[in-house]
Amino acid sequence: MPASDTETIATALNTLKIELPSWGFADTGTRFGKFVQPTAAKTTEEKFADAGQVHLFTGCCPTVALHVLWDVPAGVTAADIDALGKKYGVKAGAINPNVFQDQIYKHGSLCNEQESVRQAALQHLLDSVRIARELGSRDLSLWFADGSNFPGTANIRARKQWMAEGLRKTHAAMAPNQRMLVEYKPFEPAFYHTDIADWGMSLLLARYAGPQARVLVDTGHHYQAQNIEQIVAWLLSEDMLGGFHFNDRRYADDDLTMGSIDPYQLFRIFAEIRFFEFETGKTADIAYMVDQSHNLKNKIEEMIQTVMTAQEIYAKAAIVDFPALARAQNEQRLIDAENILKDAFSTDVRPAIRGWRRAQGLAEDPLAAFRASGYLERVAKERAGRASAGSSYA
Ligand code: RM4
Ligand code: MN
Ligand code: MN
Repeated sequence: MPASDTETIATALNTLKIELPSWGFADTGTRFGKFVQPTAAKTTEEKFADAGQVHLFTGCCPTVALHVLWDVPAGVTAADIDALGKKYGVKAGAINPNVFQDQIYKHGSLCNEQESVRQAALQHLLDSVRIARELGSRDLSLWFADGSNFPGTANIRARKQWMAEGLRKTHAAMAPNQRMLVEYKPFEPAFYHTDIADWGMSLLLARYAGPQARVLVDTGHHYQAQNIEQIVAWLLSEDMLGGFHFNDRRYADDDLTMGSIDPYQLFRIFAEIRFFEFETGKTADIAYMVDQSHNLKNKIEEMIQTVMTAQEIYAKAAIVDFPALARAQNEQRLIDAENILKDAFSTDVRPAIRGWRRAQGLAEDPLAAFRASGYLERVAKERAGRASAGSSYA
């Protein structure tokens, strides 16, 4: 590999920060049940401890996304969370309100036909804005399970209006340095219509909400065959891409490990971002967050595997020869343009990444180093025999 590529990779990795989901360290399940792991985190403190391990060995995961209901329930204060952050070396990241689990949200939250439920959802969102502000978290990350299951049962236009109003009121409560990220998902848990089903709906709602709102792209929230990198390119060109939830999937919102099924898709997404940065000279202000929860792999090991994959694919995207790509595109040399992407994708960037880790004082192989640390054996003893916590996927 030319020295310039090694340097490009080091510079790219210096800036790549990946946020970990607190819920990725807890036992989660499928619709059919939960297989618990003796080492899975059961408390917010344990989630911080485990996330701290991932950061310790990878050096690039300084923040943890929190789910308000699961991690900051009534009685837990910002000071409590801050103390955990200091103790384990990772800070609170994006704040995720939860307006999908309570019984009152059976027919939706901000889009519920009943005013009292819309009001309760709004109040939770406003509380979440306050919590985010107290924690010094920039991003309020919104995902709504709102939707309906049978044709004719919901007033789709009225619900759109209620969603827009709720987001506008939430946006109005944010401090100037905060952001609102609006996530979309085509189906599940609702199977007829979902109130925010795709990126166009998120984009419109973010624009209604106000200038600090952006779209959040969860890679698992698309129909099969959808061109996600095109969505990324469009949102970048509109300055409306706020963040990612990374995971991989084969069928639906499978929440499998990032890059496990289709690493080339992840590469194409990163390549669009790097191409945008190359052409505009701007740095895309994107929150990279992991949102996955495989319930069979060890959670901490899976997160380390994920981060290593993200770094590897990002490094490949960083060494795309963008000047040559731009020329090939303009001159309509299709094979050359395509091969420029493929060359970067097939380059073995792992030696350069190992070198970067050495320079950072990190172990060359974070997974092996974590395994050798004895952490899992220790927590297996400490955490054995305790009841499973409530956090779960719907
Ligand atoms: C949803 C979505 C949200 C996540 C919940 C738990 O499918 O991806 O981002 O917070 O699951
Ligand atoms: Mn998500
Ligand atoms: Mn999801």
